[in-house]
Amino acid sequence: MPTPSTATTPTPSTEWFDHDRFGMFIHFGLYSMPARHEWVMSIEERDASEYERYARYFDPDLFDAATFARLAKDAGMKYVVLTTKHHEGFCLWDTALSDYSAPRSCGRDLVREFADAVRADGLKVGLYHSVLDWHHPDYTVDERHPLRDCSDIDSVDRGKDMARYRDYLHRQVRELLTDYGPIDYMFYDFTFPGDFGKGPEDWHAEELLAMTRELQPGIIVNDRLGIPGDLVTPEQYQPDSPMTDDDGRPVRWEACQTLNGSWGYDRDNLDFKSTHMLLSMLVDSVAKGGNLLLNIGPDGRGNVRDEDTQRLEDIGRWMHLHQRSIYGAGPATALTAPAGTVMTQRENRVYVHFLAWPLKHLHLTNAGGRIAYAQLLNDASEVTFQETDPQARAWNTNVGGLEPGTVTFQLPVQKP
Ligand code: FUL
Repeated sequence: MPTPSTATTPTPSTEWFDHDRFGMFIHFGLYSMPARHEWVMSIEERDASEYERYARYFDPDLFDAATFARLAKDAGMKYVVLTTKHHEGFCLWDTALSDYSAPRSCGRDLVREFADAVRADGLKVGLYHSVLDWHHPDYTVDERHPLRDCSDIDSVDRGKDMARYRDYLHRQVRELLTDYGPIDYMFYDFTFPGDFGKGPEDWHAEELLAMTRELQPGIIVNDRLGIPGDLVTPEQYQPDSPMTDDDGRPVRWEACQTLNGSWGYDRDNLDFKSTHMLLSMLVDSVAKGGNLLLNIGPDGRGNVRDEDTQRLEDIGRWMHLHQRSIYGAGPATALTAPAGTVMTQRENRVYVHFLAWPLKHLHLTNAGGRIAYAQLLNDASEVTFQETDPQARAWNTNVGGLEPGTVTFQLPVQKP
């Protein structure tokens, strides 16, 4: 196995990531066929040889990478991350190391199609890769294996060899980062429901990270090798405040979120988040200095279900008018957000997002003398404002009692 040089540690170019704020996650694999969550193999304790039959029927005739790219772009997303191999072990690219792959099953290299289409649309290319592999014959299981409640663990584990699996993992990553570049973002993944005792030493995380940076200088790598990377990745929750490390220093972060609680296509789960909620999460992320990676799970044919498409299109309509509060923006340091609003800031402009409407007034405390001009973002229509007179407070009796230096804005009654 080729040994990466650990001396090579190029600085990642994180500028685009910090600016762009919004990306698309795509979970696609064999699990899209049973259509009941991407963990179906583990949840239902399916034996690898039995689960393999999905590969025989895999025919994603509607998988159209150009459609994904267009959907992402129209939604205002600037980067797209595809699952090259999820925990189930099925590879979407033309790997020389396994026959358990899309090219062997359906004659198509889906990672190639994806990377080409996304790049052609001017978007950044991200690859998700799981360091687990429930299909690989050498992936070691033990009593702490994530296949929950596996009854015959001892017999399953016999003859397995984690070192051989590790070699396979590293060589596959090398394929992806050599043959499909340039790759902008690597989203490694491992997850155990609890402490299963596996960790960075099992997959030689340091070595894998060094190889990643050597093969794709400037690539951004997440923290899910179990060692620090360029960002942290809160999953299916929004942090309370800008994220920091143990010493209180700000860290780059990206929340990854589903549309309906499942990453892979989940046919009978119609519990979708509203567009309003998704936009709130996007604005919330930017307001706390983070990114949002929003997932879609195409079905077994590769088609994006209507519920997903609808939400992306609605988000796109909002982004068309409001993207200035997202790209290049971050936490508002100049002013304090009043209740019911979320603020972002870009240079000396503050963007106030209202979570509900109608409102009649917006009061910004401690803003006296600091507002030069105000307008609605969607149509640039002027919003008039007036500073509370600390002596008289006479211009509008409704604002009696406001702190001196409060600026009151007159809002349109109709939701803009
Ligand atoms: C988790 C995985 O176990 C989920 O299936 C999903 O891929 C999510 C983004 O990461 O760790």
